[in-house]
Amino acid sequence: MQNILVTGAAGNIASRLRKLLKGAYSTIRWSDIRRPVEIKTNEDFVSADLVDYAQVEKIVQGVEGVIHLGGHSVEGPWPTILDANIIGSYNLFEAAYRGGVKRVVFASSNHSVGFYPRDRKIGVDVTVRPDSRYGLSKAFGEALGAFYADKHGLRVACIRIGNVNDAPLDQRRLSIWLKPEDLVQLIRIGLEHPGIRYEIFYGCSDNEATWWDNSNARKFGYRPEGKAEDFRMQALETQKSLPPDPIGDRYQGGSFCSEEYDAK
Ligand code: 15L
Repeated sequence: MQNILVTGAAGNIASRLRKLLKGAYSTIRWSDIRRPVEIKTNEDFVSADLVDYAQVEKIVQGVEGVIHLGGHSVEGPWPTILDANIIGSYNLFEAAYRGGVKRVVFASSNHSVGFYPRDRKIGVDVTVRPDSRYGLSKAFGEALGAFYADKHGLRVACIRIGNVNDAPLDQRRLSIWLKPEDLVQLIRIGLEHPGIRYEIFYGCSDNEATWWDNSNARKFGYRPEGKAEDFRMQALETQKSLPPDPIGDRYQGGSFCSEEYDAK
């Protein structure tokens, strides 16, 4: 893997990757709908709207591996999710396959399985339980990955990302925190490990309060260094200032579950 494309270049995760992936690959092309201000003129940036297949075809040209972070990264109205995440991800996988890309690392999310209760530990083989239209689109992206891997031999790793941050922000994030450097480990496994065909990993660090069995990632050599427990006191302190959320506090997806919730 030498030539990599990262979509969603303007997002929080990509801006961290710009530092953390330095030197890892010979060329990294960054793409987003418009150029982020912090991208330097000597960096390879190509703008593209993921909903436009012709534009997506251009950004995958000459690329061996894709880190697909692009799209809408939280809950949104259906037209937004449909364009950015459903059509956008379809275009990305289709153009990658047709353009001879070898591997795609898909940024899935914990919200594809957000409606599992917090007292249940889940592995990567559970049925998806999306907690939002956003989570639904991530489940779709995982399914796209499986389809292109099984039918066309693309190598795909889906990372069900918890929350990427310098430290866990609150009680829920004590379970799902992902230290940025650990995300890099997972991405590099997805792009480089010879044994990858289609895999799902949980994007979390070595958190004592985890809800996820991440043995599949460990099987591929993942050795997370972050420990949410080290930040326990500060996360619980912040939690005190948050209003109680009877539905959100019951499920892994938190407020994504309680938003618009009206099940009887
Ligand atoms: C996500 O998938 C979002 O992209 C991120 O902004 C956070 O909301 C995160 O989930 C989370 O669950 O904390």
